[in-house]
Amino acid sequence: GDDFNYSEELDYTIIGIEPGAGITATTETAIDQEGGYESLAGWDLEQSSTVAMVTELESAIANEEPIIVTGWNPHWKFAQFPDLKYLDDPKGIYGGAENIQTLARLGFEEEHPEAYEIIDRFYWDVEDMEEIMYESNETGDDIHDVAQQWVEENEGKVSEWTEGVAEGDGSVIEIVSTPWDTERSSSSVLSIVLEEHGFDVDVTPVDPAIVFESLATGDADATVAAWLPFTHAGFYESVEDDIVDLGPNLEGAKIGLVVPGYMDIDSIEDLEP
Ligand code: PBE
Repeated sequence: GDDFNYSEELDYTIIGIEPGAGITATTETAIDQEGGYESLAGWDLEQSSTVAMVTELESAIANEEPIIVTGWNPHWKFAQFPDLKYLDDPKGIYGGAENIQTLARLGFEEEHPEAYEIIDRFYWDVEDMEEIMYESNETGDDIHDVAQQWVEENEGKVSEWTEGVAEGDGSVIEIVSTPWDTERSSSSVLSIVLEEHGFDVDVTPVDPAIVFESLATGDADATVAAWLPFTHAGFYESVEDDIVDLGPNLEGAKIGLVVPGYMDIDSIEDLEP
């Protein structure tokens, strides 16, 4: 290859995250030669964990070596390494603007109208979520503790979700979530707000497939962890008729292939098979 061919140096490997993540399935689609990128023919996605991906990214950047990772926003790594960039995705496999969406089980609204109302109103900005994730990453404080602090400092926003809603009767609300910092932040904030409003809340982090399945079977009441319309589209479509869609709780998320700014490529199509 020429000077810009990183493919050999990268051993034709994209550094991925957990096997159950939506972005893992999306990246397999990008590599697949039926509908994916010709430039990724013969490439592999190394699946491990988010922690392992971040460790490899940090060490590549420390050594100014090339690396391609599966990445997403919001994430603190974009604050820590401001020159990270998304590779252009001309086929639109990673989608465009992504939302994080709230879903509930059928019947939840009728059984717990107050909790449903708060969960339905829950909506915040990318900056709110980032504030919690950055603070936790910098200080090492647990996300749940930082979320507690955020709730205390953002009374105005929180009261928009709870104003006029009758106090809960102590019933247990089962929130199903995923293990990533984005969803640990949102699920923590929501559970703290619900608990302050008289509910007893369980938050269960699972793989995205299980989030959708447990809502469809009625084992869980609600989630604020669905990435749509792209990242979790496959899971969503399989249960669409058996869940209630309450719309976005955050707008302006994104997923894709991410590289350090010193790499001289801009597009997935710049790679070589
Ligand atoms: N993520 C973060 C998840 C959802 C939240 C983008 C890594 C995924 O399923 O891909």
